Amino acid sequence: MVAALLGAIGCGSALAQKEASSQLLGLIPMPAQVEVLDGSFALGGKATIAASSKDEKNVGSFIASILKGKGVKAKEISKKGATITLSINKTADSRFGDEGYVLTVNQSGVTITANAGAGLFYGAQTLMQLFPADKSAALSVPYVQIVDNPAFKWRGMMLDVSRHMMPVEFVKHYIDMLAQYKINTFHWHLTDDQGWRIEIKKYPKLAEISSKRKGTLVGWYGDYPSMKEFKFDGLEHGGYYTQKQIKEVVAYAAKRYITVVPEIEMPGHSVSVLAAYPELACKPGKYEVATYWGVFDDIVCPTEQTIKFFEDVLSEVIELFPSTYIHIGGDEAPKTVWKESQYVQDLMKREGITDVEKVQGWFNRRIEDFLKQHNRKLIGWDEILEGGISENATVMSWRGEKGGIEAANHGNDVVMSPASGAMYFDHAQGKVEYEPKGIGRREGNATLYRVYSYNPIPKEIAADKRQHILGAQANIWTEYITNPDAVNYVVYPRILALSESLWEPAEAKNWSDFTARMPKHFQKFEAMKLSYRIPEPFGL
Ligand code: TNX
Repeated sequence: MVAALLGAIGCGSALAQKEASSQLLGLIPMPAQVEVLDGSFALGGKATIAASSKDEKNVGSFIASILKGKGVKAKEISKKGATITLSINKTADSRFGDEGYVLTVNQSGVTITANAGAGLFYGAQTLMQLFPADKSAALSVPYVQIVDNPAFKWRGMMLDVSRHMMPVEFVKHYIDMLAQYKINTFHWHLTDDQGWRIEIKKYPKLAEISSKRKGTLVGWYGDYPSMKEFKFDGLEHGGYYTQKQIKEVVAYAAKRYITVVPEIEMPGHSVSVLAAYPELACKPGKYEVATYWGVFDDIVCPTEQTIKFFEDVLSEVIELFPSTYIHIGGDEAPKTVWKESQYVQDLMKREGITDVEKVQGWFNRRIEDFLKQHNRKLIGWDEILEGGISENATVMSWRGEKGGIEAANHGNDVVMSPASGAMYFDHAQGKVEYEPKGIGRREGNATLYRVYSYNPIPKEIAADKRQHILGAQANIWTEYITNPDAVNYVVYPRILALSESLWEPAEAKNWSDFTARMPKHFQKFEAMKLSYRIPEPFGL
């Protein structure tokens, strides 16, 4: 009983059938298998949801709240005869892992089956996308049989809240949208030179001093900084999340099966720490929270006192974030000051280190040991490779794919996030002269098409090392992205392309089919009044 339309356009192959079905439904990311059947199930004004375990109930109440917004009252009942049946069945199909699901809609109603809560939730997300975008339309769902699971385990998006603080409500909205597109990792860049944004009880000056800066660079400095063009707004910028707020965000994400990976930058991008605790510097002096962008020579000194400081900070961070991975930054840490420091010279002699770059590796291993004692894993930007890394460290490859390829071939896990591979959403998504000012515009634009084309597995990776590529991530650095609307402008519609690059295997992607599925999502963005960017004629 495959839909008449499919027969009419004469699609013989399974792939063509899948494309035609998915276009009909507008699903993003496209599920692994979609079959559209004749007929549709009307939810009417009332629905019943069968859910019994904790995860089933969580997903059930999520579906109920969405239905409520559409004028449908949903009630939880025992298993039999419900219009929507949610079922976690560990024996369902081991191929689907924790994130796969089967969604069936037929004359008896909707059934979602999965091995675990995450899969059930993704099934529910797919169901939401089957609802008509038009709010006034009757709530009916086409008969379908969808069998789905993701290509990659790490499907991430990062948000930098240091350069510009973003309100908790917006962070929750951001998480909501990640969930809708089956992104499972929210990397929260909480600290940097321009502001420390997480309350740490043991070091109150981080909130009092490190979270505030006097003025911000507003002048455009072209692609590379040149002091003479700098203009400052002279205003105080600041803000931080209390531990209570952090817990709230982490719990909010957990309900949506999203892991929040916190990033605490060390040893570089740490001037804001020195502004409050100058004793952690190699050179005593007065430091200020940075008011402009770039790479700063003033970084923390690799002393026992500094290590203790970060261990204390991480102890509180670990309490707040259940994530296995803790991101320690590690990028852009010039050794200018370390080279001149007697303390560092002595440390190198003592440890038998001949290259100052390797001191960062020594420092990282100390932090990694600490994380290991707490059953956590270290992840850092690809510069951590330069100091030498342990076999358990995970590398986030941002300076192209080189670091990621090297690390994976060496047996380390990798998350691909190359600035040059369109994974930097702060980069322009169209012709630079028509786009808001930003950083890295010479590196090539991060157009929708390039994001869609991104394949996290470069061909240089040996076949037996592919499993080390956990997935990929898009980053939003906020030097020039100063408020929620500006974030939304860089997120939408590129999140659609990212979602599919991470959920689907590269060989299954199809640009023209994807663009045919986009308009339904634009309708949703319109309804939400999101400041999304309308892409120019597709194919750029
Ligand atoms: C490089 S990516 C940085 C960030 C900037 C970004 C701007 C990385 C690990 N470091 O500090 O915000 O470029 O695109």
